[in-house]
Amino acid sequence: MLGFVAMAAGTLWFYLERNDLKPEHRSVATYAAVITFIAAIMYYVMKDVVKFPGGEITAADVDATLPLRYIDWLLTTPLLLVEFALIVALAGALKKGLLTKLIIADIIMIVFGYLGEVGTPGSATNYIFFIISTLGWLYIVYVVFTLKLGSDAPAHVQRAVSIMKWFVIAGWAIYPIGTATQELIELGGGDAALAISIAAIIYVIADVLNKVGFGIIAVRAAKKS
Ligand code: RET
Repeated sequence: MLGFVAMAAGTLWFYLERNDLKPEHRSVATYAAVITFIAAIMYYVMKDVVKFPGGEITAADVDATLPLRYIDWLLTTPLLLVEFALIVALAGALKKGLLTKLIIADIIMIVFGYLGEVGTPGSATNYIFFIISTLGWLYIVYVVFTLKLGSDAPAHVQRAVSIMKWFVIAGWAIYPIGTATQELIELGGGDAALAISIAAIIYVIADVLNKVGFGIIAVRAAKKS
């Protein structure tokens, strides 16, 4: 429910801000709004899957939100990369092919992450899937980290790009940390309901930061431009 309200509010805000941007910058707010709109829908469905508001939330119910979360990520993470590329382009530093490489690595990261999650916990194939997923993610981190901006880019755009780089480097790292925390608690024989709930809470916080927070930085840079 918290995820739904935050994403719905974000969508409304990005939609309203769109009018304040120059026509050539409006797609920044459009992407931001579409991303939070997708997440709002998925969270709205998730709250029904865990039967909120209601009594006790079970591990099986939280587990059933997994495909919804991955549908969200499969659609929104490439769109977040496009939003990032739009601001990099404002700084005049978008090289040809950069976005395509990032999106391919991103889809590998999400698809193999999902395969790792739905397989047998602790099995060899699962580790291979998680390793492939992690390689995709490390590639994104490497490309974003080493991205250079020309010094003639406006100061507010340079600042926005460097903040957005850190969202992708540190903000996105929260997800594998969440998944690893859950796997480790489960492999250690800990309570499955607790493990999965901790991961779910970590994901909500990360999602609001990486979709709404990231969008605010992008839209503000577009507004100043
Ligand atoms: C998984 C599986 C384990 C290995 C790695 C993962 C990375 C997930 C990431 C997700 C990012 C999601 C975002 C959502 C929208 O706001 C799939 C958990 C590396 C980086 C940014």
